[in-house]
Amino acid sequence: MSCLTAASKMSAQIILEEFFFKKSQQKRRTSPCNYKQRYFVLSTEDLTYFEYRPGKKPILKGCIELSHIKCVEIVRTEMSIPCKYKYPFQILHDSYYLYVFAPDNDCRQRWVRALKEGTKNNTLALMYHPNFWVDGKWKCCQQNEKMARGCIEYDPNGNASKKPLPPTPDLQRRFSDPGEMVVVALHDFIPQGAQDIALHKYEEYIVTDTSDPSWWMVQDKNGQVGLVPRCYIVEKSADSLEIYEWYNKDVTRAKAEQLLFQEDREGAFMVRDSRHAGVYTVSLLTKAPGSNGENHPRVKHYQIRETGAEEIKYYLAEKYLFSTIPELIHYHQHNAAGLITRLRHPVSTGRETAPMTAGFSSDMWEVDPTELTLAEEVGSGQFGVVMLGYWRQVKVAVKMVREGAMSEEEFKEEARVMTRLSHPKLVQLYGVCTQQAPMYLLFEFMENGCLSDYLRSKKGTLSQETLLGMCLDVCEGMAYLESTNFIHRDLAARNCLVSESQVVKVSDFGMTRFVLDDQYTSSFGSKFPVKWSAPEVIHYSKFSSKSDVWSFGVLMWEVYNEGRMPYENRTNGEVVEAISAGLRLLKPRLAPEMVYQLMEWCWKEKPEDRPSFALLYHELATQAEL
Ligand code: 4IP
Repeated sequence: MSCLTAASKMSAQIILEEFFFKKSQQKRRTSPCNYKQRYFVLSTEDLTYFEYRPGKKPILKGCIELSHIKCVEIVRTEMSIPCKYKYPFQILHDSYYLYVFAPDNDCRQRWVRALKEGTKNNTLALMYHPNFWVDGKWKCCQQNEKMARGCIEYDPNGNASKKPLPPTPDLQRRFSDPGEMVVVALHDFIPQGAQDIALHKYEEYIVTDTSDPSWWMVQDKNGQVGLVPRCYIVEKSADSLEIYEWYNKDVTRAKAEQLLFQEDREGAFMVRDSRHAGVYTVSLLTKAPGSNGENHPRVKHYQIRETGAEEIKYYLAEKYLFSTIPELIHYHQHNAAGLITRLRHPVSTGRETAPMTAGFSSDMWEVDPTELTLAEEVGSGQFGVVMLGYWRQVKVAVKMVREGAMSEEEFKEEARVMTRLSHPKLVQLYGVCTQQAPMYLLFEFMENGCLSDYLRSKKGTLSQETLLGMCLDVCEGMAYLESTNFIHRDLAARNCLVSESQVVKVSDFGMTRFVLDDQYTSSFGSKFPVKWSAPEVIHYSKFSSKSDVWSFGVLMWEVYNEGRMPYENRTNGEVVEAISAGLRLLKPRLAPEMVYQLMEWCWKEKPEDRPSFALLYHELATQAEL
């Protein structure tokens, strides 16, 4: 293992951190083939990976100096992936191939982009292999020498994408090119801006540019090229579940139960993501009387389990093993085989309603006010009144910016970047109307209002699972912001919103930078959120993702105290004094010991001693599994 000296490491800056699976590099002939979960840290100097043990110091397992890397590219394959994370990318360094598996495509793109950026001045490979090396052969070109020259040109600036192809009617030939990424549309999309093209549900498209994470350039079967929303398409691969009607990506246990009860049919079922990344759960409704006399409809949840890591097989209640999840579901659609009833009626959500896009169109963040209808007032915020409105048919929250409340010019410059931030656990900024005064900001509409009010209104009724689920939602949204190096600066329960289906999303990220009120922006001001602020923010206005982590600890405290005000009987000055003296908020009655330990971890004096959001998410998800 070649690693940098401690001295040069001091100057290295961390760029990304994330849990992935990795395949052993099999450096020796006798090395075993295995897939292990590792915590990867990319810095400006190297890529390191650690074995992570909850509550203990991580063990360094490997370190690759960036200067040794010759190629970084996503792996394009139709093969089934034998570990929990299904989005592979490869790193060719020295004379080894490291295969890394990401939990989703956006995360994979982020890492490939960052690694390409960090290695762009290296002596790079000219050619690479787009597919895996398996069983003594390259899957792409059939060569049987591991170090054989690649079969496709390596494009170090290509952001894991390819240039548009000339239109040709020979679709079959083009789609069988192992270097192409083919996606399937999950929704129809009507072009809104000049650069967009239409999507037709279940049709295939070739991806030609992924440099904008929210709007991908694709080519349709007629050779037309244009931008489409990233969240409307899924990669076509053996492991992709998203094309199946029984699969629901972002559905919680509570929401699954609600949907299945609504369906009210024996054997209504869905497959959904478990809280634990890479794990799936089957939720199934039965009306059959239960063993202890219940004769009302019940929902049972079965985790899809996996056999050992070498060659993964999937199974449900009994040990009927299958190579893929679709095969397993197909079998149980015909055989109960240990389940309470067979899987009869797939229930899906979100297929009819298309997901939120990052902005209304790829090139429309400035919205035409004549297309906007305002309805009633729903609240007021830092910048002024908030109204419910409709842009064409889409329900939106319209923030009307009071004159003098915001530095509008700076905001307009940033708005474009902010509409591009897109994640299911972030409140989406769709666009702005800047042509008239007051200026309007158009956000995703969230039916259940802000988290702190929601917690107070539901006091005494929220289960442990729901409280932890809220923290997980926020943590997931924050891990995404952290991965894009975006700092929230004012994370608190009042700045998170609750959707119709009780999903909590992070809102108002980065907005304090545009507030024109000293009382709010100066740490001595009466409106400054001292109770949520890390010591380095209070003393030196030093904001970072790690100062967001401090605020997240306070937010967890708010959740487990059902919306209570932190340090309720202390003034801001007293809070600063108490924090400087090493005092911290006490354990909420409802918080399990492990959750409180995570809060305390967020409140470490030194920012570098606090966990990243990626780590916190992992810890919270582990809690949710217990
Ligand atoms: C090991 O298998 C681990 O997979 C190592 O990965 C891997 O090293 C070794 O490959 C492989 O033999 P066992 O744990 O079963 O011994 P990690 O260090 O992440 O645990 P790499 O180089 O892939 O990190 P060889 O080829 O280095 O032995």
